[in-house]
Amino acid sequence: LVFTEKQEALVKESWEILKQDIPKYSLHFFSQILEIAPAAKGLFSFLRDSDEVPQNNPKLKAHAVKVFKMTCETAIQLREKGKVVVADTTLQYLGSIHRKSGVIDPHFEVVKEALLRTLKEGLGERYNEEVEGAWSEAYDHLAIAIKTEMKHEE
Ligand code: HEM
Ligand code: ISQ
Repeated sequence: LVFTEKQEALVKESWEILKQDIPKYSLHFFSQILEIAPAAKGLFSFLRDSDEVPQNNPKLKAHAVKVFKMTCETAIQLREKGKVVVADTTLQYLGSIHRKSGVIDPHFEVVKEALLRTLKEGLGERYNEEVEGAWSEAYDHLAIAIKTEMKHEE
């Protein structure tokens, strides 16, 4: 399976669009996670004590942006190297943070779906199967890397 230049370009271009309104899309991303899996709310420290999704939470925004950026970065690596190389320390850190928070493998499908819905919302008519495929592939590779790290820790 190869990740093409076209796919890399699609991922980069769509992130450029969503980047224009971080507050909106980070909130949308997060709301979609909770819509698909309401119970996931308890996993997030910045939410546990609030009744609704905080409108302008700096932590929520920063984390949501990181998920998008890391997926983007993964797309670039897949095209350049044909594999995912997240710095070892970053992967270890993400593995341990997610495991300690109580995240389990099926949650990764939830976050993927929420990410794709957010892209669809942001891109409107520019969203299509090709865009979806490129993001899906990049996300899946990144998710596998994090899940593998979560298991190594046990
Ligand atoms: C935290 C990325 C999947 C739940 C984080 C952080 C990042 C991140 C960058 C912030 C770490 C920090 O600096 O403290 C990602 C990426 C994912 C992914 C790239 C997939 C490719 C998931 C999934 C869940 C999840 C599937 C489950 C719903 C959480 C939780 C935290 C967290 C609960 C801790 C938030 C807090 O309480 O501060 N994630 N994540 N993540 N993530 Fe993810
Ligand atoms: C952390 N991990 C995965 C997805 C997220 C979305 C919003 C905020 C934080 C997140």
